[in-house]
Amino acid sequence: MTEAIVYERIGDIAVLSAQNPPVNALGIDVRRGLLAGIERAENEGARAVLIYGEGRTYFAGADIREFGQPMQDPGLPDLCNRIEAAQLLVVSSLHGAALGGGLEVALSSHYRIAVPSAKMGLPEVNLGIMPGAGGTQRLPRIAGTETALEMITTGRHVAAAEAFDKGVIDRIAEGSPREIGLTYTRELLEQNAPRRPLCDMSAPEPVDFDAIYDKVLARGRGQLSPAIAVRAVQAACEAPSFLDGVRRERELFMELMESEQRQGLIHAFFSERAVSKLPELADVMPRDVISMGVIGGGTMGAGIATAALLSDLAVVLIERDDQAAAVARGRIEDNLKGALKRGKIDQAQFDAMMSDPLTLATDYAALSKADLVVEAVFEDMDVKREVFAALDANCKPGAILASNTSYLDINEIAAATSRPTDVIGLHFFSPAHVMKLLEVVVADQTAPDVVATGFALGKRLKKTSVRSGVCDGFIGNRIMNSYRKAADYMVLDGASPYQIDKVMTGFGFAMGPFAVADLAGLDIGWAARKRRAPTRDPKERVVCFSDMLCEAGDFGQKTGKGFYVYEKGKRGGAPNPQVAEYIERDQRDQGVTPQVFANDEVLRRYMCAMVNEAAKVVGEGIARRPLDVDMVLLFGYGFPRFWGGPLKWADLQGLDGILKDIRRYAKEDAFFWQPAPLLEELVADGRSFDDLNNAGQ
Ligand code: T1G
Repeated sequence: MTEAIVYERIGDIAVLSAQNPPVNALGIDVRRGLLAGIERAENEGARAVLIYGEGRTYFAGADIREFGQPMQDPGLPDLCNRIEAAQLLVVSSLHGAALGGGLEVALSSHYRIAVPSAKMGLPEVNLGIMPGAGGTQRLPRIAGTETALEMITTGRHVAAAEAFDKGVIDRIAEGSPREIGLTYTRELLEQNAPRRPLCDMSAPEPVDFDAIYDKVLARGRGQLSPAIAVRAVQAACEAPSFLDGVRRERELFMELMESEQRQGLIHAFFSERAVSKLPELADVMPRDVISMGVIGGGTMGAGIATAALLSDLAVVLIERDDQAAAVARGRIEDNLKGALKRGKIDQAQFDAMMSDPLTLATDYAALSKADLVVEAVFEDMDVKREVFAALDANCKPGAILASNTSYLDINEIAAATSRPTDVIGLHFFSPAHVMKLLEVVVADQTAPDVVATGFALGKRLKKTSVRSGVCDGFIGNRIMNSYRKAADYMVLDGASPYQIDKVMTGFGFAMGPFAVADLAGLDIGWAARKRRAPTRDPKERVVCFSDMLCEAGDFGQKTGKGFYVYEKGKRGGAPNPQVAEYIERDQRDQGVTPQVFANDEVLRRYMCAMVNEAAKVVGEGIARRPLDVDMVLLFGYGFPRFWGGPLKWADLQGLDGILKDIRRYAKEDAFFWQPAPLLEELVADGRSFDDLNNAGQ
């Protein structure tokens, strides 16, 4: 077995190279190897030690897989202190992503060099923790308090050039990390450069930590780690000594390490990677997609075309006539202008994308070379079947035909073609060139390589792709429909929509359900309710106050009035006083006596509805694993990432308590609160949703 850290002597220099793929995480073998290497170099009388990473990167941080397990010595903080105290020159040479504990090892070195493409940062807050190996103490000493606070509380990756400007690294040089490291170390030895332990530097300048703490806490919308990290940097400025500061950092780090938010964010980190890895696709080759077709240039079609162009795909967009095609082109241009403004592309890329790779046409014959076509026309089955019949007639053999439908049956759409094995659902979320979620909806006859192509396209478009089976609403909209109903029932029973919105933003959502409904357009839900009405189960409770709003022509932001009244140019809206009248009328018509809901009861009911429907979606095999549902809610519905997703939240609360509450609610409404069989099974067996995830890996 190769050593995690290889030791070499090159003249006066001891070279320690990390060989721990894929990202040289600082697992126990790496830590032991570094400690042994430093001690061996000192014992052998070397004058310097060079540390660098083989493979794609310098250390990308502590090994996240070790979290939650007993820490094995040497811990990273002690290792960093030992590296810094080495009585010889320690140089780190960075490439790839020097992150977290990786940058902390580099900061405990005496000099730092990097290749131009290197990135570095302290992203621990994104995992619910904070730098815990001296980063909050050393970074402010070398880069200043404000720079350190910004880097640590945002967790952003900093490019080498910026890091050099801020003094985080001493030099940038072209070449391999090994070569530039050796050259730089020799130069330092020739100059008799002094050791430069950052712990000896004077304490950094204090700033208004309370103000920064409050600002960071508010920005985190309930996530604690960035704000707690502010207090660790404060200790760097105010503690009597460096060691006292390191001790304070350790205390705060351990507090966060024990937190539920650390469990939620680590779950999100690994799930985001696992969700697109399906065992059954491991050996399946996706088909090549060079040219994409898009049918329909409305908001969704234009967004999908924009996402494709931003991923260097050629796009043929079909609209019904030249005028509609021109409007579609304008939408795409506006989307790309937005990307230009956000710095995602430069002017040259913008100009290029709006020329060669984009073709607007009105004749399906223009699709003859397309490898994959996404239909994004009106959500009507007859229209879709007509479009797919035309695609079947015009697209080349082997071309994949995808629908962006958000709830219609892909099997029925596939039946309109002679190639059902080439038909799949690719459900994008609006705006399609910004939202990361892609539901890959697999119909009964969809071929495995078509599924693999859906995931490959999702990766190409930088989406988080989740496999879904076919049902009304697939994974996300089906679950949303359920927790929206729970919210509507609470309003009918006496809670205010504004109370519910406030409770859910307090939980960590950017917007509550009623504000979201106003944003999306109340007419969309209205159309869905009318579509479902003929087949609605008579046992289902019906709520009418939203329909009353729509009947008055108030569809939310698009009409300036919905649950809230919106003033031009002002963010957010004020409660619409007519809503109370509609609710009272609905209560009178249905003979409901309103009751008071405590905020925690509102949260509990809302989340129990979400968890219950999610458990049904997993139990029916629509979603492969609980983590798949968590990723859908995180990337498509703004679920607070620090909870990890609704089913991770449920595990953290305890499934038995959740099932008990659902059974209690079922006494009021047995139809809506029918407990999910999977939830009952897990509680009976004493298992968690995470147990299912691990079994499904
Ligand atoms: N530990 C364990 N595994 C890791 C890992 C880590 N730190 N980073 C990545 N992996 C795995 C990942 O799960 C995937 O595995 C594979 O490596 C490739 O990753 C004391 C305590 C480095 C920018 O937060 O941001 O240090 O799916 O698919 O897109 O203060 O990985 O192949 O089985 O993401 O090229 C701080 C987290 C830790 C960095 C590369 N460090 N990693 O991105 O590849 S906390 C981080 C990343 C800490 C100290 C504290 C990215 C990347 P698999 P990937 P990528």
